[in-house]
Amino acid sequence: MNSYVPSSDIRAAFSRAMSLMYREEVPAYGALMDLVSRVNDQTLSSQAELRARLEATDGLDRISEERHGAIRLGKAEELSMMRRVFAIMGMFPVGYYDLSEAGVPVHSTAFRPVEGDALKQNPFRVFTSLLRLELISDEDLRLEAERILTDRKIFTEGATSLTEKAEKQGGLERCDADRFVIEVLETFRWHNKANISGDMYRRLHDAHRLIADVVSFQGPHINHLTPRTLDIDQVQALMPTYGIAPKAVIEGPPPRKCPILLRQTSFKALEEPVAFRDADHGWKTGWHTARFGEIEQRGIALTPKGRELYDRLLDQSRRIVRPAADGSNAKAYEAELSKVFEAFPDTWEEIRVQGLGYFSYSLTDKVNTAGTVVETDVDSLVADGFVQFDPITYEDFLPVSAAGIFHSNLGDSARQDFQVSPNQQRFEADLGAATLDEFEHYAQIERSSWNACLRWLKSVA
Ligand code: OOG
Ligand code: NI
Repeated sequence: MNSYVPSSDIRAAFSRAMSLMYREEVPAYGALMDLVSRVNDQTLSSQAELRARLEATDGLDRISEERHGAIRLGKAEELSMMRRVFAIMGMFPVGYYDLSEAGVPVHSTAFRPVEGDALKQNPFRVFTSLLRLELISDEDLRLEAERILTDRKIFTEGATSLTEKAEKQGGLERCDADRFVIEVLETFRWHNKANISGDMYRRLHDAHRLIADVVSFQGPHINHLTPRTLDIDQVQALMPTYGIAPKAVIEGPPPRKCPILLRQTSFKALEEPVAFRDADHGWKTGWHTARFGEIEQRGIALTPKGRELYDRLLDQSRRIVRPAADGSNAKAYEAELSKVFEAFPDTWEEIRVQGLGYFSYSLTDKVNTAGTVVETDVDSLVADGFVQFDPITYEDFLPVSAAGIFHSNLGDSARQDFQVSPNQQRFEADLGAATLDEFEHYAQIERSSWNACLRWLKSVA
């Protein structure tokens, strides 16, 4: 009998190792973690209802363990290898995000656990972008960047051979799994030496700051980690007292009684010293800005209809006030956003009845005492108190918010117009697999919760 380590355990160990490494590399992230856990504790002790709901659905334990990170890759073979590495940790590509529409020359997916149990054990996600050099108009520079990337290897030999071993055997034994975590972590490490000259860096940087971030280094350093907070407005407000400078506005929907999708904010990326190669094979000190810390608060997953309403309202408010990176119009933006979002229903019942969000259905105790239940349609079972519904948490990302996070760190000047050109087919060819459609996935969770209720009711009828 084999004794392979469950993929969720490898993922949890990896997430912990990454958090420790990042805390050491970016001390402000440690301060942010402390602030988040303090605010989470306070929120849970003052909001009994929220506490009860989290206990019943997400599991309270996962809150403080929860985080996502992000990396930016340079070429197709890096992306496909990353997919194989993440698969061993039980993380699979969900969603396709085109960021060219938001002026950033990448497209992305999120590797994450998919099944409910795996999410409960450890929901670690990595937002993974692939640079799109084809969107760079300067052809010389594009060829130059391609050439630089051709030679780079971002995985250690140990990571590669353990990945092959895991694929062949169908898992890793304990000591291999421990080694795997250590080896894979190397890919995410910061490099304070660039693999190019300061001149080349400047040319790449002038084309787009993100291109410089991807092409200049030996590996795709983790650029942020993001714990989950239960009260993002409070954390945002307290950041300065913890010595952290928050970005100007919180991305995503405004504060609401019934949280939807995802709200995010971050602290500004750090300016860090980096050594560039110079002409006489020596090193010359320069600077690079890439790494930051972020927080997120998650709400209900929306149906295509709900998402369409969300996108429309967000777009509408941004046409009136577009948030500036320097924070000069933050108050006006927040006020406008709240006003426009009054059009989005703010009770769970209304969100459910209008088909805007996904819910998990379950039977109440009443079914045990009420004798035979004859209804079979959702609305009357809910109305009569036989069935209850809990919002399904959104586990994915939002391209406009992602772009907002990119821009707050790159500066408004980094906003460029690229030809809007989603290319999911090309992305999936480079990835070597299809991405899971997140809407279908949430619909399926909802459906199976509902079917389980019906099965039980039929079995006692
Ligand atoms: C990715 C930004 C996307 C999020 O939370 O939306 C992201 C990046 O900056 O590389 O992490
Ligand atoms: Ni993020």
